[in-house]
Amino acid sequence: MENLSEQLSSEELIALEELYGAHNYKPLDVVLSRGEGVWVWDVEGNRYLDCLSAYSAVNQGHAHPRIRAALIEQAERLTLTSRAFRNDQLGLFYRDLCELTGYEMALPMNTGAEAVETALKAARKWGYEVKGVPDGQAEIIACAGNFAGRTITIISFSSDPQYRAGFGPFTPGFKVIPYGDADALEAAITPNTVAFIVEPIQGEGGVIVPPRGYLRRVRDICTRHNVLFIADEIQTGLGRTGKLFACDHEGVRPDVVTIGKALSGGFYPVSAVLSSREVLGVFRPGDHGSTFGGNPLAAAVARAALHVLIDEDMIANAAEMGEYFQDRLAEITSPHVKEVRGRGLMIGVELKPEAGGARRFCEALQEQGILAKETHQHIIRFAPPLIITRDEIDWAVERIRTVLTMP
Ligand code: IF1
Repeated sequence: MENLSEQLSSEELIALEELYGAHNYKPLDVVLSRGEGVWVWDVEGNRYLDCLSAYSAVNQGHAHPRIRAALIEQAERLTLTSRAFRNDQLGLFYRDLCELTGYEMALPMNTGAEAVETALKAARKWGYEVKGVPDGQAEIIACAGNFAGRTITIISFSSDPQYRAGFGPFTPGFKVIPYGDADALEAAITPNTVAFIVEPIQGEGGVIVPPRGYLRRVRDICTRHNVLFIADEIQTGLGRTGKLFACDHEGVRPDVVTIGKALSGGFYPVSAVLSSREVLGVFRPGDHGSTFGGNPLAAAVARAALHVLIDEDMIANAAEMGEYFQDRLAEITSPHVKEVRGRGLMIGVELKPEAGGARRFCEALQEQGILAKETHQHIIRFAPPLIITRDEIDWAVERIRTVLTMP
């Protein structure tokens, strides 16, 4: 067996990344080499509690044995056929996904951005063919503070200057309204509006939980105006907030849902769009696709990731441990903390502007053996795998207290 691994130090590996890699990220200088459950280890063997879960792609915990076994077993049989032919895993994946979520149909893709792009294309085509919007006039409404991916169309409705700078010209047909404001949604709708795309909780926007009842009003407004309610659950979905979907907290059922990240438990890029026959039925052979979309390896891994999520009751654990974690964080008396907020294990600790930014706190947390990521300068995100235990939270909170009470 060819030995591809080399025993380089963290420092040497960082130097390689800096030399050869585009600098489109500024990661913490921790070089990880192994993960198991909620723990990851760096090249030197130091252990960290992962409080990011790869932006909620590793909800099931690192290297989950059942998902790994499914990956290996399928990889030994068949990995990719393209959709020019059928494979023996895709139908099973569709069945399991639709039975679990209650949607009639799914369209499989790879990344979250591709699922969002697919949902936008479906909405436009549904608008022309079903709603009767004049061709080329479809309007889609999004919210300020959104994050739905990095493609040119998706950043066309981003409100973040950095995500847009230097990447124009942008895709037309989008309107941006304030998040959490249902009146603004109703006011923005025209006869040509085909969809409203919204995150039930804005992750990158800073773990922004909308006012209670907002999603209910969105559902009502979209129904009355025959506008597709698209929920982007790529980060909030699959148990992260203590429910299967974050929309479940308000008993709301979107017309279209995008999922990704934890759909594979972090083992493989798998995403999908869930909706009705009326909406996904607008796609005809040749309209849309992807080389890897719906491949047998992705399907087998995703099936295992979903079964594990349900069989091991991870969603209920996320609800219980999320409440516990938030309560323990809220008990910390810190001169720097403005607010602790979130749902389930999607938690944000907002710092006061005078605290000097969240990055230095994340670097101090790293020294304490906790990996967390700041968002929008002043917010520390805590999103550990959904399998975290009370003892592990206690272990973390003592160290978080040390950091949040530093000068
Ligand atoms: C980066 C942020 C999180 C997402 C939602 C779609 C996508 C994402 C709600 C696109 C992806 C990732 C992308 C990654 C960092 C991370 C992120 F900081 F960028 F915004 F999680 F908050 N919808 N989010 O959160 O999915 O195409 O990446 O599979 O681009 O830096 P993707």
